[in-house]
Amino acid sequence: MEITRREALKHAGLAAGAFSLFGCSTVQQAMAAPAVAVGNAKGYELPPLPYDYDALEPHLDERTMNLHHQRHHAGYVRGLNGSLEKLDAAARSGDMSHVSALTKALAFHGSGHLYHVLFWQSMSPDGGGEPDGALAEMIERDFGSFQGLKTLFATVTKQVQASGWGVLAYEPLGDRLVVLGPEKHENVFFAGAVPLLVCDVWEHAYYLSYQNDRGAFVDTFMDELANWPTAAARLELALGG
Ligand code: MN3
Repeated sequence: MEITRREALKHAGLAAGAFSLFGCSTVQQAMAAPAVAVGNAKGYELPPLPYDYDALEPHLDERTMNLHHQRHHAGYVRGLNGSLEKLDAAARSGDMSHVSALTKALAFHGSGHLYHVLFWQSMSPDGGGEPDGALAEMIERDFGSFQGLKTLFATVTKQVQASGWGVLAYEPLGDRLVVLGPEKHENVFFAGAVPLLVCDVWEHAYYLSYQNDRGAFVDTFMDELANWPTAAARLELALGG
């Protein structure tokens, strides 16, 4: 069934025209209200989830989602604002003694914040199934079939060393899709690629429900939770649609 962009956005819980590549209108509005004074820049705030904490049960439990959002994601937002505040102070004072560590902290917390915003959007109570439209065509072109992508994404994600992410991204230089397995938040990525669908495989994302079985969580993410309409809408925006 052909799904229009408007329908895709509606399905994703987003109003048409209120969607940007790195967040929804809620995020933009939140970013417009500084959480902390950071020079002349705007502070970052924790956006609300696009659904209730228990909306993804039985696949992800309410307590996991609550802790993940309120504690872990919130921590990255604090770290991001703190890093920027200190870098801003360094630039203004000329004291460069800690800027190397601060730029690493900025990359870690900033990437962590971005990925979590995308992770919440990458899941849906009505998730799973297969994409259609331009995303489906590009998947078939670049991976042979949806099954080819699914197996590649699941394998890469399950094999991320220690803590990290599974990411399906659009790479504009080669005009193609790529699957990547970033470690932590900021390492092992293709600069400039635009994440379309991301899966958090830090243990805090799944341990209460799946214990040490990361593979079962990744399979459930692909089969039951993956929000393909949002991934398709992000691809359309990345392509300038
Ligand atoms: Mn996480």
